[in-house]
Amino acid sequence: MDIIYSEKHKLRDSQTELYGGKLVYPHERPSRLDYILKRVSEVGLGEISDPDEFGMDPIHKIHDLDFTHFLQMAWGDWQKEGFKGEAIATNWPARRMSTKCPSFIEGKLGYYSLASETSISEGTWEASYASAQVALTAAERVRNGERSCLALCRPPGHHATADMYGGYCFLNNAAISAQHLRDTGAGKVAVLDVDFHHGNGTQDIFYPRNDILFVSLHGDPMEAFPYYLGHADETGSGAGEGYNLNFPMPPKTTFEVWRKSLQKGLDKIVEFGPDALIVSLGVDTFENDPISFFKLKSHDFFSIGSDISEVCLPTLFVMEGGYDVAEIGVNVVNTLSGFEGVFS
Ligand code: SS9
Ligand code: ZN
Repeated sequence: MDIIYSEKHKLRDSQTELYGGKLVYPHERPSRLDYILKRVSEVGLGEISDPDEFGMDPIHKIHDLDFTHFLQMAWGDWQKEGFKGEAIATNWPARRMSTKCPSFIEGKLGYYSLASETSISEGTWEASYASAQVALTAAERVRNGERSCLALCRPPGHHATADMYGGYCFLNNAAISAQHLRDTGAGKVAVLDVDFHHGNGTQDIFYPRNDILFVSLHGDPMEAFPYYLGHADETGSGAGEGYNLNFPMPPKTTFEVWRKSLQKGLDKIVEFGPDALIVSLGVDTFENDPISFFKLKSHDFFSIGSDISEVCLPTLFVMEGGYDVAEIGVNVVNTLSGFEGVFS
């Protein structure tokens, strides 16, 4: 399987995540991709290429202009104020408050975010932009007839909405590539999100639409991030009614149970009949993931890949989460090996 990767992900190396009331070194860190690349070369998964340049246009098919402008300016604006740490949102337009965007950077941070764990630091925009180009390049490969391609995106994207960042995500790489496929000939696209966390950004972006089906398997938002979206009764709005499908699952869910949801999700995708499948590939469902609560084992990821391959669609894998850094490479490569029918 071809792999698209940019060194520019290293420009995203925030030093602080607000976690358990402390500022810790972020779970979403550059070494995640080092471990994936290491495993990719150990098993000879495929050839690695740099992304092509698609510019801002495909990004703006998904994200608002004022939001991407904010992302580009935020670190500089924050530094100009003389703040010593990284840019962290500390206040939000909560219930019954005004949704007018403030002019001061601290107000903007809350306006354009959905969570505070994600700090903005030097290079965050450059890495996020490159991550989107990686996804677009991989989408092009699939469009041009490759059976599958892996977009080694970092930072991840599935929590980012049209106008909010958070959950380690800034630009929604899966959504950008889904829209790109639509704009270049695909009539229908399905997005299957197997990350432990609900893909609230992707759901929100495509919620009113019937040309892009969104299916997500995740920790029940009653007990897991992003908390305020991802329930089973969220099925789409207007013409999009019936084109959003959530499978929230409780703590300690095993692969046996998780796989039944996957099968139902895949059945729905087959029924939908898309021209391409995008998999938001998070491996934080792993039993030892430090911030998640499912119980999947490393060998289970082979079966995830082979189950997905059975729907026989051109498939774009877009990297999302996975925070047991030492095992992330094995879990990602097992998924892709299973997809290719290689089990070892
Ligand atoms: C855990 C809070 C987690 C963000 C998680 C984002 C995962 C992205 N107590 N906050 S895949
Ligand atoms: Zn996740």
